[in-house]
This record gives sequence, structure tokens and C-alpha cells, in this order.
Amino acid sequence: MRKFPKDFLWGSASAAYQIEGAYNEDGKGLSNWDNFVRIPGKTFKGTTGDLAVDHYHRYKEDIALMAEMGLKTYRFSIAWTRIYPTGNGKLNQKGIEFYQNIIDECLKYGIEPMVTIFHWDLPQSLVDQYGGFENRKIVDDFVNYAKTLFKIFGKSVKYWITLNEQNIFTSLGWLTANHPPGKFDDQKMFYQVNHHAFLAHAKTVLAYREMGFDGKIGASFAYTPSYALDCKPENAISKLNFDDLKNYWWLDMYGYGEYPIVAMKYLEKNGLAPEVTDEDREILKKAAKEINFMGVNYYQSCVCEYNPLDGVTPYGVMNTTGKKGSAQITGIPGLFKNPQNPYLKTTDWDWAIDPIGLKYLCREITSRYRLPIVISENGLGAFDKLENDNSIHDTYRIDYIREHLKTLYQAIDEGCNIIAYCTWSFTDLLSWLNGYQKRYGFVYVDRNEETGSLDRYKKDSYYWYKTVIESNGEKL
Ligand code: BGP
Repeated sequence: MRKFPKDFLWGSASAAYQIEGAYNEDGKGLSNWDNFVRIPGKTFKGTTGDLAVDHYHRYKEDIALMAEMGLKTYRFSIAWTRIYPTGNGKLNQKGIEFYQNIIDECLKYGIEPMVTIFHWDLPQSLVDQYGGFENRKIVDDFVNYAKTLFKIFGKSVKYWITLNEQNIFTSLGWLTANHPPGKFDDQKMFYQVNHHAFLAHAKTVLAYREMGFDGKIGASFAYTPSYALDCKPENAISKLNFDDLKNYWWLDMYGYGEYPIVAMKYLEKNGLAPEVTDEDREILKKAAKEINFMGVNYYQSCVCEYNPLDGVTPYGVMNTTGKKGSAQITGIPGLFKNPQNPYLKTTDWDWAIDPIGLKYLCREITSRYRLPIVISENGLGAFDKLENDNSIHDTYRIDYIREHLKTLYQAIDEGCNIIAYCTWSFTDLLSWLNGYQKRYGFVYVDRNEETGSLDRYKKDSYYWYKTVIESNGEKL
């Protein structure tokens, strides 16, 4: 019989920019994303989060739907620009009120708020002032912002996530130009930006402890577990290279407070290593001992194969249209490439569907870091159809989550300490680059790229997840 832990946190997740809308209301400052989406060609059909799914005005309705479902935790992010409109200047009372209301509303229903401090929407003013994450100054401003959140919400919020997917926002921001600041192949800066982000994370964790809080804190990482294509030794080494540069570069820093040795050597040889001081090293190590969990966003695994020096680059086309097969294979010449896995099906956006990958990564984190795990995102982006009677038959989403929960349970049974599982997402929302047609929610929101009533409708998966929670995972 399947027995999830007694206090298992069945959850669902969102991010401010993707749901709130009200991008210029009640004193909110502009973020890097508010500007970036206005550059022609950057997002699918020019979609923005100006209105998003209007959660800013409909949060009560949305949280009531969560309560009716029985959700145990709701992971959401705070928009830095609502708290500090210019990132480091005056506090905005209206922004504080908004998040206080969200937290109170959750607590009213017994839903544990899990707060992401930074989910990619950086105050534009900090970019204008000193280049945002490119400058070390970001560390102090980030910590100041985080401490403000702890001071105000620290008594009611017990779960904090410092950074969401540092690996993704930096890769897409400085290597492939898909996210702000839209830089291409700026590798040296990419590693420096990451170093600043690590310090922001570390100093935030230490500040949280120094302020005397006893809640749980960690970062959320987009983990792509990897398999070697086959037993050809060159391909086994390509997996090692992939893991060091694409996974452990972040995981080791959160978990050990150290960069992986071989990856660092590679960067040094290529003149790409970040500037690291002795004081940095001390702080990073100290903070690694203070995190309470490894947060993981899991969507897909990958395959690693040796990539010759004249092979594919990291800059292949991404599928942002939902036209299956339009994504290109990428890799780093001389190190690895990531061909498709012939054993796995893919989503319409070419993401490999691999439930066993979830168990694999839980096992790996458990062996390597001995830390509890929060699955802070997992879900299926798909085209959904609203029927005439307002029903939505998303059996594919139920299948996806069910299969992932089965392997998650196996991981628990085999000894991993998993404390929470959050699906992405609760309501439909804006997919950063893929518009509104790539839907993830249990609750359908009536809007497309241009327009819509914004009315909410429960999908079949909504009722299904309700039963899963009620039975604490027994009825999948
Ligand atoms: C993660 C992000 C989320 C969300 C999700 C789905 O990387 O943390 O914010 O967007 O992926 O991705 P997408 O919207 O690209 O399908």
C-alpha cells in the first residue's frame, strides 16, 4: 500500500509575473520582464503579463478553489517591484498589503504558504542603476529585499525559496538571448552573474538564520537528470561533463558551497571562471550548511552523447509554438550533446516525458547531498479544449502527474525524504515564451493570446488531484 508521509505537502505553484497582471497598479515598479516582452519577436505572438490571468484582482476566487481542492501548500512568488518599486528605494505599502492578503487568505484555509523570493522579475531600475545581476551590488539589494520579506512575513511563512531556477534565468538571459537581458553567448558574464546570484542566495539564507527564524529555506533548481546514450566510454564521459556543467555547478553550490572541481578547471582553462574571493568562499560554505531542502523543478530528463568539436552548439532553435519536432538538438562542442531519447514520448513542445527521471533525481540528491527534497514544480504543458458544457477533459495531464507520483512514491519508499510536491500550475497562466496556449493548470482560465473572459473552469485533473490529496496519495 502506498503511504506518503503523514504531513506530506500536496501543492501547486505559480509565479508573480505569470499570474498577477496589474503590472503598473498600486505603485508597482517596472521589472525587466515588463520591458523585455515589449521587444518585438521575443515572446509567442507578443504576449505579455500585463493582465496575465488577473490573479491580482481574483486571488480570493483562486485561493478558494485551492481550498476546495484541499491543497496543503501553495507556492507563489513575490514581485520585488511591488515591495520596492525601484528595487532598493522606498517601500510600497500597497505591495506589502497585497501579499499579506494572499498569505492570510491561504492561512485562513489551512494552506501553507511557500514563498519564492525571486522568480525572475527583477526591478528594471536595478538594471538601469548598475546592470542588475551583472554587478556585485545586486547581492546587498537582494538581501535587503529578502530581509524585508522576512521581517514582515517571517512569522506566517515557514517555507522560503530564495531563487527560482538560477540555471535557467541565467542561461536564457546571457547565453541564448531568450530572456532578459537578452545577451547572446556572453559566457564570461554568465558565470559571473551566477556567482553573484549564489552569493545573494547564500547571504539570504544566513540572514534568515541570523534573524532567528526556524522555518525552512532553500533554492529551487531546474534539474535535468541525464543518461549516457550507451556504454560507449566517450558517451559516459559526456554525461559526466553534462552533469558537472549543467547540474552540479548549481546543486553543489547549494548543497556543498563549492564549485565542481573539473568544471571549474575547464572554465579556468577557457578564461571563463568567475571572480571569487576568500570571503565569498567562506559565506557560500557556511550557507550550504544552513539550507533545509533542495528545491527541484522537474520537467524532463536528457540523453548525453559525445559532441565533436565541430558538432552542435548551445544555440539551437527552441520550440515555442507547440509544433512537435521543431526543437533543435543542442550541446557544447567537444563535451556533450543532448539527442532525443528513443524510449520516451515527448510533449507538443518537445519536452521528454520521463516519470522515472523524477525518482532518479531524488535518489541522486539523496545520495549526493543527504538533504530533504521539495519538488517545487512538475507538470505538463498542453493544449486544452474547453467543451460546450465548460468541462475540460485533460486525461493526458492526469496520466502525466499520476506516473510521476508513482515514481516519487518509489523514491520515498527507497529512503528519500520528500517533503512536498507542487504541480506546475494551479490555474492556467502565462508561459514566459510560449504565450497562453501552453496550459499547465488544474483550473482552466478563459483567455488566449489576445483576449478572453478570464472566467475559471475546473478541469478533470482538478477533481482527480482532489482525490489524490484526500487519500494522501493512495488513490492515484
Ligand atoms: C519553469 C519555470 C516556470 C514555468 C515552467 C514551465 O522553468 O520556473 O516559471 O514557466 O518552467 O515552463 P514553460 O512555461 O516554458 O513551459
